Amino acid sequence: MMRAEDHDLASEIAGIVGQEHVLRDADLCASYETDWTRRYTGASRFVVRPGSTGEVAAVMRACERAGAAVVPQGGNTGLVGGSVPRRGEVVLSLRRLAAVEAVDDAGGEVTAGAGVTLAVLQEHAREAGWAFGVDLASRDSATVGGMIATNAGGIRMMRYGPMRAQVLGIEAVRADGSVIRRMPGLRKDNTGYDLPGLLCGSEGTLAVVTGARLRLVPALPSRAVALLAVPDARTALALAARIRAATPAVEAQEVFFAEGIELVCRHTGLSLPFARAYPAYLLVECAAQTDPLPALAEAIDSASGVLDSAVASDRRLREELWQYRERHTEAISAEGVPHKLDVAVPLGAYAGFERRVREAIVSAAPGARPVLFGHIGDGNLHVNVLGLEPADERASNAVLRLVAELGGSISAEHGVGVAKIPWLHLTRSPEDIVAMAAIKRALDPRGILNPGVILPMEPLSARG
Ligand code: 2HG
Ligand code: ZN
Repeated sequence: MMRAEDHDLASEIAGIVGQEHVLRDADLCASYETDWTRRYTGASRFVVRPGSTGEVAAVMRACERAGAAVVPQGGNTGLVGGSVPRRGEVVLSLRRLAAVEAVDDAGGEVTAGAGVTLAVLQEHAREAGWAFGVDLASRDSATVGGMIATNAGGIRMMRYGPMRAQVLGIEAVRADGSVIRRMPGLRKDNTGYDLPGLLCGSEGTLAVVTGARLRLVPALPSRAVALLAVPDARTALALAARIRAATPAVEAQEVFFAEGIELVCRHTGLSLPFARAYPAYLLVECAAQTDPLPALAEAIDSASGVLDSAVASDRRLREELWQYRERHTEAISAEGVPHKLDVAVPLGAYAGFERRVREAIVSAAPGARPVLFGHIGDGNLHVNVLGLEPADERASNAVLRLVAELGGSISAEHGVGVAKIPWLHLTRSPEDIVAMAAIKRALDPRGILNPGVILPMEPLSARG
């Protein structure tokens, strides 16, 4: 039963976006209220789907006047509970802002709406002879706005940087409905605070991203992928470094382990890539103007520790090898609701961390099952833990404390969301947290944008 004030706000907003774009029916709202992990779920006040920046601004003005909290949402592929409602917030879906302009060939740039999916952006760039620098497994659902809000990293981060490195300009709506629009199409622009950079990774807490001017990268026609079986993470790390030193064409370096590939094969029907199972796997992709395979093959042949290998240049075969890595998330979810701990440690500590984190998990929560994989080239490991109740934080606590001890980050690329707030102080100082709270208050004084994400509801004090 909808409360009278909910009804008034919903009716006012229906007057802005049209009745059909305010969803109140539980069945229609359901997919906006649970994230990909299925661990984070909550009821919304209603879901609103504006169709233009002007409509987003009018919706924000109405919500701010009513003191109604808003959760901005893109493709809802987040993994830290930052894109779904928690306490009856309005869900503001940006997916209808899906216009993409013609590629600017002179600069290699494109302007895209927040709701454009990564797959559409990639195809659009490809048709114009360019490529986009960020790629990730959820490309069919993840949107430009969501990827900016979370500063998405993904599989090519080691070559092209995260989303922040692609954003040349931004359009965003503040809580009071005012529009920040800075899309100069300039590579150099040192005129004050870098607002696009600030909004990257702000997880919908500072403003609602409605569009962006994005840098494109040259399309590289020749590609090669190698899947290498190795005895352990230490060998994978040494091999990854050796390949990086041998060729500048490296675009991705990923790691996964026996437990992950076993789950992938069991849940997807794929067969193991080699005649037998191995403890660890390194997947490498190289891309260049000319065939990168000879340099990659030479680096592999001259390395020690490779137990088995498969290399592919042909597109279909390359995609087949990637499946073993990309289908981890889906296979883990098919097994249960995981706790997801996306962490980074210095490369020198990576192999030791991989071993110690498994021990830390099973000793903190006997019976818990770690499944590890990640972007080894970036020192990023996705520590997934199965077999725990949603509220059981014993493993999270042990893992994140170990990360902090090793000088790492408690969130490498997925963000803080609601999931990591209790541990933020492990790797951000009290002064950092107070500065972040001050920025939040300055841009959203009534605290209606994604409250309870990144920072706790009550900002911490430096002395507290
Ligand atoms: C990936 O690298 C994503 O595939 C998801 O960041 C990671 O499911 C995960 O833990
Ligand atoms: Zn990842």
